[in-house]
Amino acid sequence: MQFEMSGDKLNKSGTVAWQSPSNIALIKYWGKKGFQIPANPSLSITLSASYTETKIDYKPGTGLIDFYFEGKNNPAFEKKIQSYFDTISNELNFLTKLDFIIDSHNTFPHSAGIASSASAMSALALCLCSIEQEISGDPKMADSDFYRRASYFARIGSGSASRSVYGKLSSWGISAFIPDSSDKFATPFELPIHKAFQNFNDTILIVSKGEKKVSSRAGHSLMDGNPFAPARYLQASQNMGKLIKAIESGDLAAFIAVVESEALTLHGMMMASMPGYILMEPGTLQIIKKIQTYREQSGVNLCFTLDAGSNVHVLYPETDKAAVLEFIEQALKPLCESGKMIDDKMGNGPKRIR
Ligand code: 2P0
Repeated sequence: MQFEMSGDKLNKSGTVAWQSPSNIALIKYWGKKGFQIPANPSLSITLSASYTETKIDYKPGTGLIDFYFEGKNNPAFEKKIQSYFDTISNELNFLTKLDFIIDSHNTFPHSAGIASSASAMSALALCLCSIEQEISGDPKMADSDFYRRASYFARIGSGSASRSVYGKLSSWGISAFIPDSSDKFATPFELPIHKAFQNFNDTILIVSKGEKKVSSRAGHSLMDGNPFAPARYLQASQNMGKLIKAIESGDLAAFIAVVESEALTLHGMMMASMPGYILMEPGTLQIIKKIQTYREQSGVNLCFTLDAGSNVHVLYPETDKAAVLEFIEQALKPLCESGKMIDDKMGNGPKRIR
């Protein structure tokens, strides 16, 4: 595709749009060692039903941004995007030579307590990389390079977003167990995945729709003064090896042990911070205990994981779906706020829709 420069302006306009999913970490990213560099590697399941759709109309201009969220102009988000564009404009210099109308919405309710930065920032980064491709006249960039670049820019917006540009499983951060792993972008999980983990399910139980008690950014920085942080970073790196082995061999018991320990440790780190935060609600704890008791009594392979909040992700293989759904319906749904749950599963990653 051709573009013309007239003075300092880019005479190019167009529209791009991407749909990009949220993800749930199995090995948790919590703590940074420098600007958007993770203190330990993380690994996540890319979701399917929970995604953001973002459309960008661009035209010659000076870097003005008009941002609409769920159809309404949103000055607070607009300011955040402006500061994100300022951060990356030295690498994407078209950001100061075009004007942008950005339209974004989520498939999950904004107030449901679901982390939206992963899907939102990955969708935005993918749109920016598509614009770059359109105006540079180099639509032939290899797919792997394109997604790597999108992951790189997503990571600058929000660390967890770097992992959302790939389907199924994705990791971010240097790990001895993952070839080509990097702190600067995520990579798709290319090691063998046992059939027990194909089509893995995630039912998200909304325990509380409330605002987060502490932002992710503040939560990460609390790790800087946490006396347990060095041990935690080492544990995460070792857990990566254990989890990869479990995923390759189909060892669900080992998978469950690592995944639940990661979730509890994340919350333990927040409790052991100064000040300390309790991010679980009473309902979170009740759900966790019911899951563990049911697993012991039934032998069904389900487990829980948590984000930095009170909602519970219930993970289970496709073969146990009927039993787990029945258990959730009668034992766990009554503990959700207004009975709210999101039925999700491992997905195939982002899709360009325009
Ligand atoms: C994760 N979380 O690995 C961990 C587990 C929440 C709990 O990454 O500051 O929004 O934007 O890089 O990615 C949430 O933090 O933080 C997060 P920033 P992000 O998914």
